[in-house]
Amino acid sequence: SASVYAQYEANWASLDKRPVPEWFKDAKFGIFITWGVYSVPAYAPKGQYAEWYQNWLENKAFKGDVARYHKNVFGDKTYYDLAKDFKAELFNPDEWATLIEKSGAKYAVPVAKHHDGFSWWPNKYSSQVWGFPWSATEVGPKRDLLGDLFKALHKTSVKAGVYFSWYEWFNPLYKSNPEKFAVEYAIPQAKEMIERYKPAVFWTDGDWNDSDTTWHSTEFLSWLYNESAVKKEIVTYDRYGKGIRFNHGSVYTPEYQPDMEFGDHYFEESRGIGFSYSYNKMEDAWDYNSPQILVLLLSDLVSRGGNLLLNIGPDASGKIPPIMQERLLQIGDWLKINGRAIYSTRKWTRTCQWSEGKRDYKPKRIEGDFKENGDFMLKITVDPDPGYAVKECFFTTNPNTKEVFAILPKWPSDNRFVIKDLQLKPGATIKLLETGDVIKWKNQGNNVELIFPSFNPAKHKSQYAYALSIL
Ligand code: FUL
Repeated sequence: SASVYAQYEANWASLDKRPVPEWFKDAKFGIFITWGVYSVPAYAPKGQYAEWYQNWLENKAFKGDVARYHKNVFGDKTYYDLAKDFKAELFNPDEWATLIEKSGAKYAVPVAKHHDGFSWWPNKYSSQVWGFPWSATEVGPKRDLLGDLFKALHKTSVKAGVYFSWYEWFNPLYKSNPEKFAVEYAIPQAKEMIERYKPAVFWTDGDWNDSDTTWHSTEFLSWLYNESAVKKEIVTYDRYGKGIRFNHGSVYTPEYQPDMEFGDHYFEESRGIGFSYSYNKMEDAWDYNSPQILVLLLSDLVSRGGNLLLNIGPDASGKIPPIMQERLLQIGDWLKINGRAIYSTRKWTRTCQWSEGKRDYKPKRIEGDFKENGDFMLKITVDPDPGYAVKECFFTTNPNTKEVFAILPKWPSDNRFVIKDLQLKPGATIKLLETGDVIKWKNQGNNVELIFPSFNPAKHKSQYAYALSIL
């Protein structure tokens, strides 16, 4: 039958031509939600992913640390037994949706099936193959977590997406025959879920052990783009088999890799606020990034033509840890004032302006590390050493309004800021987004010199970064 949409063939050359949906490029900021049975122990040595608990446990990783912890707390219970303690008794989808909307995020991506195979929604596949109840409607919450969250999100401006792991570490079918697992289990399970819930984002993962042929990736994507209920607006990624990531597929997925460059290929950096995606009780306040770092991370990514998918990890009851709530609200407060410099923008001719010095910019942060003997060590990276270059401002532009935005991480010290290699036409206007104040400017050689008003703490509420519009 005739279609208004382009038809995509089941090969990468054809699939790679599908444009990234514009809504996603406008959205810039999304929230990942990693929550499941692993949220019951919510435990990993600091610096590790807590959602990998089952794997750490089985593989006796970290010198048996996780296995030891498990034995102490849960005795002889298996990982599967913990599903009964994943009760989600305080899960309030409307509260989650409201918080996410207040963060300024435009999409949410709940991890509806991670590598342990536990699924958030009712489906026959899970328990059929596992041989015991292994979905949220059958055990634990006894509730369609995905459906309930989608309903709540649909009442807000936040689009509802979904994360789906292809592989399941210990699934007997996967272990015996990955291709049979893909064809008879994972793909039909994914298709049925997509047709029922119609997610705006389909975030795939767990692809890397097997080839794209084993996963039937190109056939799957051509179905998704040509036939599925979500063919028009669905956003997809690059995790579709060994060697595919960063080479083929739609949005590229750096993970705790904020410095990677992809030219004009669209990308989305994902990470937790701390070191883990799912909630890790081992993390302390200082392991969570500050709101300023998060705002600068977002600005940096957006200036380089990408999105940020920032993760939160609710606890087993369904409450979002207050420090995560607070970070989301802080980012939201900044975006409320400065969002015009972020949303619907595209890369400008330059992504940023460097100060003089050696280019090795790292935002101030605290990182964890393990010593040889397994002890944990904190590495604290302070402000860049003197003599090292910093990003003095990030640039973005709105192609519709033609505005150029400069986002400054700090108020210029002597109220004077120079944008290098820029000449403005007479009549050009520069405004501070947070107050609407007009900034005086003059062309000077190849540069533009900006004269800011003097800093008034009562008036200037942006705190984390100051955005200017240039038109
Ligand atoms: C990874 C997973 O293994 C992590 O647990 C996390 O879900 C991340 C987004 O993708 O590859």
